Amino acid sequence: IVKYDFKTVEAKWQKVWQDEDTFHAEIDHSKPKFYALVEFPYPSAAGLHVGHPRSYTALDIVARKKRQCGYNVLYPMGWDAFGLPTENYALKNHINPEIVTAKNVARFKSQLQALGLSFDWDREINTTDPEYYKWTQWIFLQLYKKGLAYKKETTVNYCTGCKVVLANEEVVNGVCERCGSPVVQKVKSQWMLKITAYADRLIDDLDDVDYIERVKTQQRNWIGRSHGAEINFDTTAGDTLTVYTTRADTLFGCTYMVVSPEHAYIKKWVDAGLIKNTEAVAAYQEEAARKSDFERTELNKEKTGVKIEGVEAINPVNGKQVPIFISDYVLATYGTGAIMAVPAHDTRDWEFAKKFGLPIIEVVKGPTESHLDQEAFTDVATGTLVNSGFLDGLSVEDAKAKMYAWLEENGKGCKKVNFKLRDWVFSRQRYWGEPIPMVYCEKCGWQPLPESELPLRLPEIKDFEPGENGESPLARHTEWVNTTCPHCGGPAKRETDTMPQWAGSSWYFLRYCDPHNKDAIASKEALEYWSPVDWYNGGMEHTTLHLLYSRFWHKFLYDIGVVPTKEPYHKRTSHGMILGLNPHAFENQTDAERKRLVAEYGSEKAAREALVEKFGEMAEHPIVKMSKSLGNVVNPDDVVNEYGADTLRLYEMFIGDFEKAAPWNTSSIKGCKRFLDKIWGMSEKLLEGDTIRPELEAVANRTIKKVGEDIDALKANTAIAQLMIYVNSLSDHGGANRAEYEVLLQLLNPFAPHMTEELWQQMGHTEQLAYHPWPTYDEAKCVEQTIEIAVQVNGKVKARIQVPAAIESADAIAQAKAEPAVAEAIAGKTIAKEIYVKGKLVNIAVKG
Ligand code: ANZ
Ligand code: ZN
Repeated sequence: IVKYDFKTVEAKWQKVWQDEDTFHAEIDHSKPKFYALVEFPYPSAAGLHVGHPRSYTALDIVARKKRQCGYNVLYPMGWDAFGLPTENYALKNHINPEIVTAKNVARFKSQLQALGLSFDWDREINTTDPEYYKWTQWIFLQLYKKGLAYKKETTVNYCTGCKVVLANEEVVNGVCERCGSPVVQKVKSQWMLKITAYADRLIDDLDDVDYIERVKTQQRNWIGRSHGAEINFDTTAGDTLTVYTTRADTLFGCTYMVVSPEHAYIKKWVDAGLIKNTEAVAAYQEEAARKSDFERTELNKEKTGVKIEGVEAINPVNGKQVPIFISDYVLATYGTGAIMAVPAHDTRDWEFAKKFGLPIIEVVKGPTESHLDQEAFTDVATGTLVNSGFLDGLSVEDAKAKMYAWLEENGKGCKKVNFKLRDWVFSRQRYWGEPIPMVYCEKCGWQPLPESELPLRLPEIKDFEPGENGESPLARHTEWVNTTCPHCGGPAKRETDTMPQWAGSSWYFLRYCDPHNKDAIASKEALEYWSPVDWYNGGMEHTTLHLLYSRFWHKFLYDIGVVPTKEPYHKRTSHGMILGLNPHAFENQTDAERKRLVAEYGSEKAAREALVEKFGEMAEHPIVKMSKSLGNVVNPDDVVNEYGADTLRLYEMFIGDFEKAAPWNTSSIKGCKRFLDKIWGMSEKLLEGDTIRPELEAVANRTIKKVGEDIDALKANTAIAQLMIYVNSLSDHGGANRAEYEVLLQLLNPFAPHMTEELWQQMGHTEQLAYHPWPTYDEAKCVEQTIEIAVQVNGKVKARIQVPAAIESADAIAQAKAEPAVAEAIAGKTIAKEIYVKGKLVNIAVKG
């Protein structure tokens, strides 16, 4: 047997695909199109991670099968290359980010090419290429012209480590997501994009796309549409304090009010001399300013606040006067920045009321006794209104409706929809991003750069360290900053902030349709033909940012007539992460080591505790994120070198259910390798025959059916399992003949394209499998063929039974004995002999 030399074979086919441009896609109206997309990588200095190929291989399998099914497939790849990690790496190593990017891209590309992915490399794009970001800037200008890009003074999250303003999403638990430094609040004038103008459509249009449900749910929650009311409370200061509530039904239960520490009324009341405890109020405001929104709204946090002495509010529904507090659990940026507090039915209000000894009035009663001294009653489904005048006896839903009507009739409020979604902070004070094409003129204000001046290139500078105080490094380069006003021709200054990393990825899938176009994002023809993306796979971590941002841009481009579809992606799936085994966990020790530990410490429990003592709490978790410090990072290059790309591909798909996280397990890779070696070995002893043998017809048809359906459902793991069943059936029947083997190669090709192309060629085919029609199956033949056999007892036929054609002897005998007539004939007798004559009969000899 010639051993399978994967190195030579894989290199050979990768070269063929490159030389022949096998996977190049062109518009072809004679075929249905299929646009498969995976999230393009950020080319980091660390190189490819074994997590990347999971997504790329899964859609590669889909793309390959689609080509074989007659589709014109676009499967592109590119680089999302602007952004902080490269910039930080460049700063640390004193290399220009452009050079770092080029190096990282080259490495990523060669790593990807070694995996045999069927990308159309002619369409490769790079977000840092001026020919690309020219169009990112162009889209920004269109947004600006439509009033969707605006400058605003906002308090922003400022990372004390990266010295850069962060989006809310980049702040995790009050620290910078990237560097872990504390984040503080700072006032800054920023470019903002009005994504909130699309909030309703971003939710409603989810009904028209085929995204996995948890993606839809996360997007809906992130946008956070809530239906409620604004209610106006007159105050003793003679003005009106408006609150936002989703529980207008509880208005009779309001016992106090809270305004956020930033609320504009505080200064107004202080200035009017109405507040008696101004010092306490000012001190509290200062303290709150130092905290992030996350810290402020965290549940279970000890509530703090100060009562405003001197102004009270009047409940519009019953005329009762209630105190007003300032507290940081009310955010300035949501609703009206003020609330009516109903401690009986809201947990935060309840905690606050307990701490400050405020009254708790029950207005909604559940079916059982409430314990308002212990907790708030928040169930809206089973509650009935009490102590609420004209609302008494109503359900929560009905009470809300009645209260809305009352508020509107009496001019005390109105229904209101609110969103959690905030406008998108689009300014970064860093170097490695797209320059924002805006110019500031003292006379004319902000002016957009004429489109003819795009791309506005990033100047090549050496000192790209962030400026003190969060200024962009570009601000130091007056030769670049100073320009003329596009409107009046007078002296003016360029914007020195750059765009966030999410900009380039918000429209890249459009550029793939026509990546070299000099006059437009892409030609109308290309967009008409390829849009929308038919299937997009990416990580769950991109559900709320990238996926939402790109849907927003796409909808905008649709509104201005640039793209032909309302939604960019028809279908969205998401892969689970690939995790590593924790070498310190008890579970991951060898049997011998576990025994030794138990002996040393006296019990398994004590042994586990000792590991935690030694390696920290992480040792409790057998499966963890791969990390350098645990030494469990797997480099795909190593796997490809040792086992080959086809084995890596197979393993990545076989590792578990695609949408679930799965731990990397080097020993199972070997099983995948053996499977491929076995198939390679079969080619050397093919049996006679050019048609599938009758006894294999059922399994062959079933395999064709299942592999096809599983690929379409992104269940590559069960497809591979079925291929294994097929291969075992072939082995059970002495090997494969030519027809049986060819079916195997065709079905295996999307998973292991190199080896199967090689074997296909060895069988005398001159055309590649890549475009060979996908095999078809006969539904009728999928069902196991049955035959009729006779059952004899002592030579006399007692029954005729139906059994599967390929039934094993023991099963045939068991089924025969279960037949009533046979069972009766042998009851109470001793069986001397029983045999199955294949395909004919079962004979049972009995005594006594
Ligand atoms: C009275 C009330 C009674 C409330 C009750 C809840 C339960 P969502 O669903 O998130 O929109 N709220 C309003 N503005 C706020 C702000 N700026 N900061 C903190 N909390 C704020 O939640 C709306 C509810 O959150 C509102 O309804 C308000 O409390 C609070 F039994 O009003 B509710
Ligand atoms: Zn001007």
